[in-house]
Amino acid sequence: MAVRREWGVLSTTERGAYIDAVHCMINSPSHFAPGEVPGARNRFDDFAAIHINKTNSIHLDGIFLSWHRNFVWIWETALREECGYAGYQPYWNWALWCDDLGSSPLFDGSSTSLSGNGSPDNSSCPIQVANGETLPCGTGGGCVTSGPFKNLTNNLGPISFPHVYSGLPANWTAHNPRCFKRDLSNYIATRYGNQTALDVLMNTTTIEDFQNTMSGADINLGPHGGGHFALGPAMDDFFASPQDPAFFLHHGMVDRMWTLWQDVDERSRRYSLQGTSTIFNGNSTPNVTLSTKQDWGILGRVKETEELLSPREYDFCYTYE
Ligand SMILES: [Cu+2]
Repeated sequence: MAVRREWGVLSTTERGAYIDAVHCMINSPSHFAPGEVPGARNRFDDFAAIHINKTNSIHLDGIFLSWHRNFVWIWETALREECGYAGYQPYWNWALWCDDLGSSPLFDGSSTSLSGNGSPDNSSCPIQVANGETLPCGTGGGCVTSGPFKNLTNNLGPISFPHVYSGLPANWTAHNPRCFKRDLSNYIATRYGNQTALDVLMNTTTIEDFQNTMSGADINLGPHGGGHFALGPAMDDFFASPQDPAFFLHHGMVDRMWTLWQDVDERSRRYSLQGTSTIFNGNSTPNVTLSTKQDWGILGRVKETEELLSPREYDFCYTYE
């Protein structure tokens, strides 16, 4: 069984192997047919493109957890099969680093980090959240200047949040190259991802409450939303966020929390589902069941939801340390 471990406990050699594999994805060609998604310039971008295309059916609803579980697994599998990576998907334990992201092994900007902060730029402050409330900005905001991904180009998006109401813009596939930006915020990371917040999440007893606590609503971002906003511009793009390499470690942690929560009570939690497969549990799709089909476009095969509810069944064979 594969064991997924926290970034901070990986050796520097293991971190380097993961970083090399991500670079391999960035330097590998897209699998889209020519012209299909002009903005997807490489294999790394393929994941952001699929995420953008599916955003309005895979968030704040009944397939959020299961869709992203498989999304991370497809990514991990691609690193291994296409890029020679011998390890497994690492994750970011929010509570361990929330009060000082900038000196964490994830974001300290060293050669074994996922790159550090952006240069100071408060032009998009304060941060608007869904209902018009605002959050204070962090200490960066501009282009990432240190670490392995300081030269990363974000090719897709940005796509603003109101497109969850109006639908994807017609030009969502367009190529829009720009620097990769970060804005590390210890305030947001702590408010939504400290141990107290994780305890609240783990103390929920129904899948409805777990889902709502994980992703919150409006100013209550939950640990999931908080992790996005704590990293700034690339990660708080609701559609195009997989263009920050930290996305996959963040969603590794989302999946870990769901895994731990499910494992508390096999009978009542393993196959527990709530909501539809439309954003905000909209009623344009039916309530999710074990046979609800989910898809990842060019990234992988269609799966039924039943296949996604245990990390130890069907295609999955992994655990969290
Ligand atoms: Cu997502």
